[in-house]
Amino acid sequence: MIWNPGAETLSRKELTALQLERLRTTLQWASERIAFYREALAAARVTPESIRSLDDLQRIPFTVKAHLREHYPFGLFAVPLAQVSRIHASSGTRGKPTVVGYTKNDLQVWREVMARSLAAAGAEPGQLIQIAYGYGLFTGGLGFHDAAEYMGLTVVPASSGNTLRQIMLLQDFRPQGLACTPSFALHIGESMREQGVDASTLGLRYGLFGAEPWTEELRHKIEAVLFLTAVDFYGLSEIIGPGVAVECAEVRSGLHINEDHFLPEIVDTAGKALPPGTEGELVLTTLTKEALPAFRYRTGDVTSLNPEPCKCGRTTVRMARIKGRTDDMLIIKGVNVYPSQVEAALLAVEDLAPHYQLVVDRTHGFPNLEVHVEPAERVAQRWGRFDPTHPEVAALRHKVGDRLRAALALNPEIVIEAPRTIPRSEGKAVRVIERK
Ligand code: DLL
Repeated sequence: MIWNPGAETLSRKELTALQLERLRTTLQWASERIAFYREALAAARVTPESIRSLDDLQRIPFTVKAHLREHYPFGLFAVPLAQVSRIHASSGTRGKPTVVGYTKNDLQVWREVMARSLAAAGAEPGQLIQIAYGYGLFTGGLGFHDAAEYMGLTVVPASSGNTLRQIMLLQDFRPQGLACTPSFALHIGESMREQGVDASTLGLRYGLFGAEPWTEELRHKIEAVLFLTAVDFYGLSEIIGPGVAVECAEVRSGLHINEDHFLPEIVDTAGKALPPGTEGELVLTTLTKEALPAFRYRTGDVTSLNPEPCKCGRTTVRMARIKGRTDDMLIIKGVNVYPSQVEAALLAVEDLAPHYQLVVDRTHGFPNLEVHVEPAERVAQRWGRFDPTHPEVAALRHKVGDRLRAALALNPEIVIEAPRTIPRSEGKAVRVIERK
């Protein structure tokens, strides 16, 4: 279902005109209210009137996460705190979190883009949705919650964690939709299987999965245990939270960006704009945000854009599944690799469980990679008690090594762990561990 055909099926010409008008308004708004942007725009000699077409976007300086940190907590807000209805923050694993704010109007924009995204993913008013993203400062829980209520769904605000209770709720309440990270979805599905719960009888229809990189291979594994259509959901706190882009359930080939609110570009590491179809870093400009507008925000996420209209009827540009974050790319003995590429290669090995962890050891100057994996359930059962010195374990180790060499030209140390020892995720999975 297209939630807002008026906005989601505009012609390119109409959309471009709308984007330009909104960009100018946001430039005006921000330069009047935020000292940081006033100075940055003045230094770049950018005035709203001087932006004549979207090509002029490139004259606007980039914004990066460090700018938000430097103005912690509220220094980049365009309105007095009394006009901010809600605060969220990113996890901030390295130091202070990034704080974001929403006016009443921003919350309405968020509901709108999320309602479009939920509808694109298969949600319909009257259905039940279990939200197993974390509630709190993270934008996942409340972002889905507010929009689901707004569009007329019945919300089960389960929040993250507590896998057994999630399963009980899925069995007893029978929601059609499940929203959580893909790694948690897999964990829920596998736990059900272990509990002897038949997921095919639950009535689940679609899963709204995002907040972390994942792969087509993981999508297949999740669909096989949960019996639903798994849809990729993208967003980030600095721009709004979830609701920036989503796959349509019909086609699931790229994520439709809500372009009338978020203007996308792709740039190379030096910040030079790249043409459609070329892979690079996604840069986003907010076109309607009041409390925390962002100009050319460097997301760090690697993808490409496809402007071809989609069979679903939406005309908005589609971005490819995120490959990873620029700062998560590993350089191992001259080979550049994203954790998601390792995931794709590992999940194609039948005899492995779909769980892995990458350990990067930097204690000896050049980084060394260890790939930790587990045998698949049925393999582990055949083996009986786990013995790491058993020839079958060595054979599996070789198989995995061959696979990574063939697919990625990587030659890491493979560690076959005992079944069910790699940590399972109830939120954003930790795929890479750094040893320094
Ligand atoms: O993760 C917002 C969100 C919540 C999106 C629920 C989808 C569902 P942050 O905590 O600020 O916000 O993290 C944003 O997570 O820059 C990406 O690196 C990553 N990310 C988000 N969605 C995807 C996805 C939320 N579908 C950061 N695929 C982003 C890959 C994703 N990475």
